[in-house]
Amino acid sequence: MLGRLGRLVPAAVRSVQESFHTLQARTSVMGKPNVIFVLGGPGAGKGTQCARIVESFGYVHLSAGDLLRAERIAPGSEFGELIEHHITNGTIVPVEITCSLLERAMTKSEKNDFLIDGFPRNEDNLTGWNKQMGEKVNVRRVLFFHCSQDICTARCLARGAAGSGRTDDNEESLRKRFVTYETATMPIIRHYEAMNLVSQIDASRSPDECYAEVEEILNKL
Ligand code: UP5
Ligand code: MG
Repeated sequence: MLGRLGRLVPAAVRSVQESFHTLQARTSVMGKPNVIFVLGGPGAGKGTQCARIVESFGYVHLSAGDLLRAERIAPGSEFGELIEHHITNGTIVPVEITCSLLERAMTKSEKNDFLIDGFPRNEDNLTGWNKQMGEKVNVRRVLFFHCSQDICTARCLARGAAGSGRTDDNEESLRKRFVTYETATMPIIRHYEAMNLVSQIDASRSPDECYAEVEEILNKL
């Protein structure tokens, strides 16, 4: 796996560098993009709440997981196998790939306010993001959807049973996803908490109740 990764990463780095000038050019016209990170456990409701934020606040929703799933099946993608391996095992794709996909999506967008859902989720993600994007965007807030493992697992299993087609909506992958979440993503949330950037939302409630709190938070920004 590592040997293969060694061959793959330089291509992703090249891709980041190629779009870099474009993002700079775009920024000189539109100003620095605003970013809100959306974090929380698997099934906490990140995607559900982002869809509602888009409707009312006009942010562009970029789900790192969705971008990776699309790249996994993109014709000719050299990353498909690697991404699938990480998703099924609940581990984290190298930041060069994810950051490149996020940057490309931001560059293509005509808007300037972005919800980045499910990223950064480990130290590698945080370091890579800060290096490539830190000076080029304003991170305005981190929405942290907090929910117990039991509730999150039940939601993802129900989604899988209803035919989500996601290769990680099964008990074994979910156990691994939660280990990664607790050990790798929680420290990133704590890091942003120390910077006073985190708004924690009790995500065990109904979507409407969660969204009412989200609205309050965003209205204050
Ligand atoms: N639902 C939602 N809200 C509800 C509520 N309040 N009450 C009751 N039900 C609710 O919701 C999940 C399900 O719950 C849905 O059926 C929904 O209707 C219901 P959703 O909004 O999809 O939750 P979300 O938090 O988005 O769950 P998701 O499964 O997408 O979270 P993950 O963080 O696990 O998934 P993601 O797609 O971000 O990542 C998948 C994998 O990709 C990772 O494990 C990793 O391997 C890889 N990845 C990376 O390597 N790097 C990245 O940067 C990102 C991902
Ligand atoms: Mg999601």
